[in-house]
Amino acid sequence: DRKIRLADYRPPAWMIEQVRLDFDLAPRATRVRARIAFRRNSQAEGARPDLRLDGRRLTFVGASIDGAPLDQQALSFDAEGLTVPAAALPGDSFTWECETEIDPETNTELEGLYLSRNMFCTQCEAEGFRKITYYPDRPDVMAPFTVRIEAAAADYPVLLSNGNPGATGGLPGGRHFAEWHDPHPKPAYLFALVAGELVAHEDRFTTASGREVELRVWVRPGDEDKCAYAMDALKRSMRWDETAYGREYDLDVFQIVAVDDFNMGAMENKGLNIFNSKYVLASPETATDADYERIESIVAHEYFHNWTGNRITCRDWFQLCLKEGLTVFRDQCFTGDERSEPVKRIDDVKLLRARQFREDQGPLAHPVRPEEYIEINNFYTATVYEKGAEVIRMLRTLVGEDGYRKALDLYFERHDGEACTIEQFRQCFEDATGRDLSDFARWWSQAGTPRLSMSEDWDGGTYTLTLRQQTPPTPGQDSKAPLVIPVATGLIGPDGAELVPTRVLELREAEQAFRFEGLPARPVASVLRGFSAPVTLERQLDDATRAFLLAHDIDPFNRWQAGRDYAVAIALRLIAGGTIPNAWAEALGRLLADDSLDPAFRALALELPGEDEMAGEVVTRGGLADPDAIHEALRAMRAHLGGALGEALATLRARMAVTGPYSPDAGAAGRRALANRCLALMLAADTPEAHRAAEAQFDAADNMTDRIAALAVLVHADAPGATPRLDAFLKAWEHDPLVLDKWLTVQATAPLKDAAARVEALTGHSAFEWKNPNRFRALIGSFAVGNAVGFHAADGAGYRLVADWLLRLDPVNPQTTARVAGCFETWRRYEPGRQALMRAELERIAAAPALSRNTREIVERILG
Ligand code: BAL
Ligand code: ZN
Repeated sequence: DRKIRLADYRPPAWMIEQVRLDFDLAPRATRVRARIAFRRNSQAEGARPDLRLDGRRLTFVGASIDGAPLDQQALSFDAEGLTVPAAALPGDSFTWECETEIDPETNTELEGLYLSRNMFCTQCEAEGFRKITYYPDRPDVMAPFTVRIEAAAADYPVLLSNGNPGATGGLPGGRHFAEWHDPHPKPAYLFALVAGELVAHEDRFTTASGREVELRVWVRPGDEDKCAYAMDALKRSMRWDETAYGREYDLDVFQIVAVDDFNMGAMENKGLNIFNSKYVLASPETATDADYERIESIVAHEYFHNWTGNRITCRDWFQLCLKEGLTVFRDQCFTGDERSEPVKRIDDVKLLRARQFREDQGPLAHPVRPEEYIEINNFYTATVYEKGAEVIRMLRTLVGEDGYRKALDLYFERHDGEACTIEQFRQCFEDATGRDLSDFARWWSQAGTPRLSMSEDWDGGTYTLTLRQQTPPTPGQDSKAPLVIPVATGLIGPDGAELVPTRVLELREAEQAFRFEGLPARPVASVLRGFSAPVTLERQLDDATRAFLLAHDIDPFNRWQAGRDYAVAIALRLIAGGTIPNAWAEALGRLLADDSLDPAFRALALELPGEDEMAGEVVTRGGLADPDAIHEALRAMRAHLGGALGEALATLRARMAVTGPYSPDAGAAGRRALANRCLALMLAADTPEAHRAAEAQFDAADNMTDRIAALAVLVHADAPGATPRLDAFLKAWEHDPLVLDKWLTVQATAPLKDAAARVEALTGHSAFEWKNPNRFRALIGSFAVGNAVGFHAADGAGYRLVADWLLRLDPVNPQTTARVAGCFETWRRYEPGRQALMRAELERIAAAPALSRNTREIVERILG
């Protein structure tokens, strides 16, 4: 398979002035007629170039140039497209017309045009458009599109595409048509088409300058009552982008369509976002608080792409972080503003460490802007997205809020309508703020998580903090240069009061000392406040100082971090044969009882590190992880807390009870999160009262958050109350696939010795429609990354089960297979027995004869 390299980028030879597409929809044989006005790129010099068009799995029907039919012999076809030789081109501008036939019904890859439960839909990012018609399928070719869709009216009453609506009407033979026009030039990856039996939840929005926009959330009949929250989130997002960035919407309609079979979370197609139904549909009975929050943030994310991604797009796919990192950062800030900023920051850092640090410290590590790839779909990664967002956050920290806004204003003004690079984005920051960011730019090109270590010196009045940075080697990058690291630091006095408020220290060298003079007493430093840079901070602290920071740090992130470090230290001690100090539960007990603290924050502070995270901690300290020892340590810690805090947990849980009708707002969600965290710890102590409490909560719950939380603790404890409730749950929700995903996941993540056998049995259940990506991820994916006990079973049954299913899914849906295969990326972290078992499964997958390019690239990189 061929490697694509950033260094090989060449501007397109031909640009496009106009595109007109005609679709004649039929499940097995859809006809697509494309009429494309090409113009030679004025930047390209020399003799007139050939016309190269991408195309995959298309049946060619015929083509003409300027109305003159082309002899098929004049074209050269290959597996990736066709070439019209320069000699067959009449001049420097011409109109290409081409008719192709495609088969949406057998398109199980879910890229291009496909059918999802009899609904036509598309997914074109990154390179799906080439499965619809021959086209220069690259993001730096942008054009206005006009689309006409024709289909059987009874089966496909709703016909949608990008932009503003045009003519509609009936046709002979029970057919009808609709036209759409998108005046904003866009790359083909933002094209979308939907046709099917859909109903709209409608609303309106008036933009700051008075443009009236019709808003529609399209779903299947029967789901109308589950769209209100997505619509509300959309309107709040539209307002937020006007306020925070001065960006207005730019079409007469904005539409969201919920689709059941979808590889990604959602897609920002211009004016017609297509969403995985999981991230649209919500009702109190079917969705959890976490689902509501994700719906809100994904609706916002896709909407924000209208400016950061669509109006200004990427020159090539190496620049993916230009739109994704920036848009993730924007959606993180939105959620922080709408909910709680500190809680959002802690959640984001947890996710960053769980996914991105894991990736960055393993065989799949790559820079935020990669320099080569085999399959671009494999680069929609935590590094491009989440670390990409951290890079933008650091930029804002370094240039300040005002500088950031000025730089973004300049970016929108200078590059609207263009396909850009990271260098052009960076230039806007340099021009707007006058800062030289050439060293900072290493964050985009250098892979790996920097390690930050510190030493402290106190001479009776001056405190000196010496910071050192070092980034370990990553595949293809042996030596690393120092990065510009903003380290937000405050100093706390011995009485717990803030001595020196937060100051951003700019670490630019491998080692640098920072002095704080004139202090009355030796301070305790609070370093990396707000997690001001995506680094691992290596700091030796005693339990007393951790407890001090947990009690006094005014920075909520570092307060949470102190508790986390405390728990990690105890887990490591237990793994090494030590014991749990009583002071730990006492410190957490004091925090729990502090009603001045947001319940959502307290819920986070009560959560123990995960097993994967602990494996990373063991490896960072030079060891190899033993999943059994890690599991046992964490189990013992939960049981200890449940025992030591038993009364307090029960009382707090009762005090956090939410009364009145369900609302997904952050306040109520935080109370439920804390109450359910208390319940889980109570269960860990395994008392009859705790079991009764969980059973009663399940039986009485009027919302999915409380119901699934109670079910999870019972199922994960293999409690006698679990089976009847699993059965009742199944019976109540048989008809709702998204709820059945929860039923599958709650069982797939139960940390039980025979977990693999249980999951194997569930693969035979009718709820497990394995070709649907949501179902596959709910059972196999969550077992692989959410069940350390089952996945890492010492006999290899967990690894085998996952590998079997990856091999089965690969010919059907390579993209989802490759994504789930990432579960093996940590294989070198484990003790030799597990390493050998995981390696054997990876080699078995790699040996499969017809393995997809997607999965082959991932598995071979993991094997190294
Ligand atoms: N562009 C792919 C989906 C997303 O990141 O919004
Ligand atoms: Zn995105």
